[in-house]
Amino acid sequence: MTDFFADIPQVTFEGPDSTNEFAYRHYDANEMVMGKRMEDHLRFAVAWWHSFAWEGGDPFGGRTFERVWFGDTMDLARMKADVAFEMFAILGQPFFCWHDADIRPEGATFAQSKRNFEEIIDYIGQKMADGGPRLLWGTANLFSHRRFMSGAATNPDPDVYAWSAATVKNCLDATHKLGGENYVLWGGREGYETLLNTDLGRERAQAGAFLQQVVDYKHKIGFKGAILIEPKPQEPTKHQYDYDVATVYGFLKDFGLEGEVQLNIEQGHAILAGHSFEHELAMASTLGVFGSIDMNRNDYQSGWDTDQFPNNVPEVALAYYEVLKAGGFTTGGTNFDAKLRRQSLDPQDLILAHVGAMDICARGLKAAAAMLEDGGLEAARAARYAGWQNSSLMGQSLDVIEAQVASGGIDPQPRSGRQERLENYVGRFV
Ligand code: XUL
Ligand code: CO
Repeated sequence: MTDFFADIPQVTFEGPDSTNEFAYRHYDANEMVMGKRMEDHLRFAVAWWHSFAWEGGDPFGGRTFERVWFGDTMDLARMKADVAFEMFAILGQPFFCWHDADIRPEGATFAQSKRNFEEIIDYIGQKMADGGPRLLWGTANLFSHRRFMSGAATNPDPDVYAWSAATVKNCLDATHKLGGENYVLWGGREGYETLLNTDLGRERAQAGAFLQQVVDYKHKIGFKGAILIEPKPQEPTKHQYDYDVATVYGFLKDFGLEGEVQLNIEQGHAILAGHSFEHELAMASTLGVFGSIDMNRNDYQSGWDTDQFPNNVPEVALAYYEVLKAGGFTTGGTNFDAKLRRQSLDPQDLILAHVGAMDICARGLKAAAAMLEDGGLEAARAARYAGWQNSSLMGQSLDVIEAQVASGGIDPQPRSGRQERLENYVGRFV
């Protein structure tokens, strides 16, 4: 037992009237929503990276957090895991996620890093066996170390490709060992800075071959979870090959992997790509590649990836509306890939950021379910497209269509899109 969260009570559901900061007002794990427990709908995960490994730096200053577990020894890595599981016990969320670099110190060699990683995976495995939360996904950090500065799978140097492939192999093994439900690939540096030094076609082909190797290895070891790609348009690289959902889908089709790989869609990344979160979710569900979400948002003014905890019910409600319409999560869940503001130093800040986020998501989910059950949006949509019922237009030749229009049989009559009325409708639920 560490004393990091000393005096912080376990957070339980107390209902909307509670004024206790350390209580859920809306997240009641056992409440039934559309025939399913709320916990099973939302499948919350805490991100090891931002909650326990991130130090509070920004481009103008370094570490602001002082955490006793910061450092490069195995003892400190174990302490970090202890603190993490203490937070999980306080929050009661069902899942967590990690990058390899979040949980183990980097060794002087690949073999040493591997030993550190395997030791800490076993340590985490023991803690999970004590009844702690489960692993939503594991992933490899193929972007922080300087060896990845020109990319991982898309690096001009085949030695970096090899290092990356070997790292993903070990991370997939570890995810499988811990019973993880998904494996994520966020290609932070799978992109480029300038075409002046870049063979774009070669890099894209490398990324395709790499992904095929990941999928093949997943099947080889019998990992039943989903492989998820997390799109992001830029940051850290200027041009990313995994720009947004539609781009990744095109990439998957190109390499014949659309049946093997799904997407982990992050709210902040959608905003960076110039989309709304619900657009990205609807696109993924339409294309049959919806997998999981990272529910952290960006600042709308600053235009960079600020990874803030969600705090906007209407936005979150529209996102869960798409999740519910897609049939809900199967292996996926709601990961908070979110970090505190760098001035939020206290252990209480870390707990309360998650409590608030979980409550916002619970409200969003309930609003989304109520809208779906009411059926108002679906009825309006069906009415808007009703003219297409029994229409054979899409299968006809242009000259046949032209003959119908020219004969005067077709005369378009514009109709209201009713946007404001529908916005008012949503406002009733949120
Ligand atoms: C980076 C990001 C990552 C991925 C996992 O913007 O979102 O944390 O979620 O590598
Ligand atoms: Co993310």
